[in-house]
Amino acid sequence: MSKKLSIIGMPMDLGQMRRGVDMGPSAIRYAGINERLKPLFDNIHDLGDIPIGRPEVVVDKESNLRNLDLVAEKNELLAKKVDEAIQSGSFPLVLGGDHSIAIGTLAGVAKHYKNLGVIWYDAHGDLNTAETSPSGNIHGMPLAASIGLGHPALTDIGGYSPKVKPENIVIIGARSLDEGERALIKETGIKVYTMHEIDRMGMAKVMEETISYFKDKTDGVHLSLDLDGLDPNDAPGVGTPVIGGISYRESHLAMEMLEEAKIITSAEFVEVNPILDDKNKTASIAVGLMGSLFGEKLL
Ligand code: 6HN
Ligand code: MN
Ligand code: MN
Ligand code: MN
Repeated sequence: MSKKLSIIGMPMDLGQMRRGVDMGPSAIRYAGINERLKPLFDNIHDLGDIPIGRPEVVVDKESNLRNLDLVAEKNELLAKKVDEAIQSGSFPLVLGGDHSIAIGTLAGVAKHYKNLGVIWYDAHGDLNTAETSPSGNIHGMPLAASIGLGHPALTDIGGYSPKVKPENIVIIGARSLDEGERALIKETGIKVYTMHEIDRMGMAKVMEETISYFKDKTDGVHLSLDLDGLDPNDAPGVGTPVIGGISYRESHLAMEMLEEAKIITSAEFVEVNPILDDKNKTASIAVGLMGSLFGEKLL
């Protein structure tokens, strides 16, 4: 079977309040994604960007779900594109955009799998709902929405819910969890490797465990990689940086181990904000990590 990649840009910044993350897909393309991935695929199809057309001022009907209607509407478009890419036999790679886009990505992906696994590589849990969110920002809610919790406009994207079972989720890199998120993790049994476990066990062991956790019970695994999972010294171009994160090297190792295990069936790289970045460093790191994820070798 030929190896095909579909790149989908999602220049969404409506899930949070810092401008600039809408330029993430451009920054990642500028960092050379096509040239870098070309040797690793038989065919790369860049499908361009989902039109977002962000209005300057959005009037909110519900204060704790900022831009709800637009976030939902744009995620429907993304879900459809992702679904079509998979139907055409392509690996879907989505470029963010803030993390609210995972709602659309997962809506497009999950209908193709009975038991989708999800790796959530992030400083945050993104498990809030309007009731628990300290900010009202939907980029802090996509994982909750994907297990069926939250506003129906978010949980029902793609016309079905839930997308993922809590026991099929592994969060890696967590170091900033809100109170409601911690309670939900305990209640649902979502597996979490916080920075504590990464420090203690090392990334190699964390990935070995994650891979064997998924091996028998999932028929596909989606990688949702928030660049703020990395340490802000390595990846400064993100809207919600948290000190004490995963290193650049550990992240490469994680991608290389996922590639060796051949378990990843879709991916997204989110929260790249070139306005907050240092000479497009974060977008370049994203592209380098994609290289490792798709089989680039050092030797
Ligand atoms: N992200 N937990 C905070 C909130 O506002 O809900 C931060 C969320 C960050 C979301 O980085 O994708
Ligand atoms: Mn996130
Ligand atoms: Mn995050
Ligand atoms: Mn590498």
